[in-house]
Amino acid sequence: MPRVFSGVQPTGALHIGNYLGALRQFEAAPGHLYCIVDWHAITEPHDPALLREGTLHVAAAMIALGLHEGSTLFVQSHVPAHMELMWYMTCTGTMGELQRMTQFKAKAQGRESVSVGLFAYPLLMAADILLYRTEKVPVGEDQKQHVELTRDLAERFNSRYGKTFVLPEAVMPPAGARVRSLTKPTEKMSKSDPDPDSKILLLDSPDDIRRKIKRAVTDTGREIRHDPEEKPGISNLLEIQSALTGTPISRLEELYAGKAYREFKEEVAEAVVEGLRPLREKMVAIASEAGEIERILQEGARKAAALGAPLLEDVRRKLGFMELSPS
Ligand code: AQP
Repeated sequence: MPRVFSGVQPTGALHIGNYLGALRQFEAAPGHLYCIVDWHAITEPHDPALLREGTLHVAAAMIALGLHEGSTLFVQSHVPAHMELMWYMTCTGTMGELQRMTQFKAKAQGRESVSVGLFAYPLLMAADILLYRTEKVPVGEDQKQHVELTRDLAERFNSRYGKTFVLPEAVMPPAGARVRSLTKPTEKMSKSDPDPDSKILLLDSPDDIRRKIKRAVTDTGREIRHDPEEKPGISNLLEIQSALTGTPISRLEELYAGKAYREFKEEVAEAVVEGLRPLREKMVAIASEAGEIERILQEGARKAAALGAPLLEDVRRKLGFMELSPS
């Protein structure tokens, strides 16, 4: 069974993009590791109380999906090896490579100053993945470039110091890899978007979901057709509906031929309400059991630390560091 690793940042309430692009692809299986990447969540100034809350929220979603039964769930900052391996990646990657990262360019655009952490973030992500000899990384489309960089860094290190790292590969879902904002459908749906109407949260009530989809920006014209260039709003809703119902987009186009946007939106809203209902109900039930969530995460951290330790030893040895003998 291939080693699978993926991470989710505890930077705010999870949305349907996080679910369709990443969480829904996660499988509970031995050798699969799912990480709440809290070190990634401080690249911007943050509220410490919200970081803790966000960590429990992401853990609740993972547990609601049953991932704790079989795979390893843990918090990144509980396993210091990620940080040490990041330094080795920092000395392997180049400024030019990081400057080419689309996400960095988008987040830094128009700002006078950004943290070094925001710039270096893909190196920490590379360390997260490589530490566990990961083969498959289920992610949304926005993270594909970072996984490709991870491969490049692994190959460079292997060619300099001898075969050490496994080369990972991004795995994306056929539908829902890039869910767009409901209010700005040319942009990705984002946790950090301050506009609550831009995103459907996993914990939104059915009425909130219906209201947000009713107000979703659509395009002029009347045709319900998948055309991300000309009709980004309608295309986004078709993709969401297809991802949740399993109906191919071409079939949805046939079903809605000649129908009004209003009727289409009502049916998308019902698909979302029903598609998210079981997850939301489980998340709400689990959220009240903070003690149990913490127990699962502590146990996961111990397992992850043990799984990552041999690789880190190997890297240190390959790089020529002197060993510290046990006292
Ligand atoms: N809009 C999206 N469509 C499909 N997949 C998405 N993902 C994120 N947004 C979408 C995927 O969700 C996983 C976890 O994301 P993350 O927590 O690492 O954060 P992110 O990629 O930076 O996206 P967010 O949630 O929108 O946060 P901000 O606002 O900080 O940019 C990843 O696999 C991601 O691809």
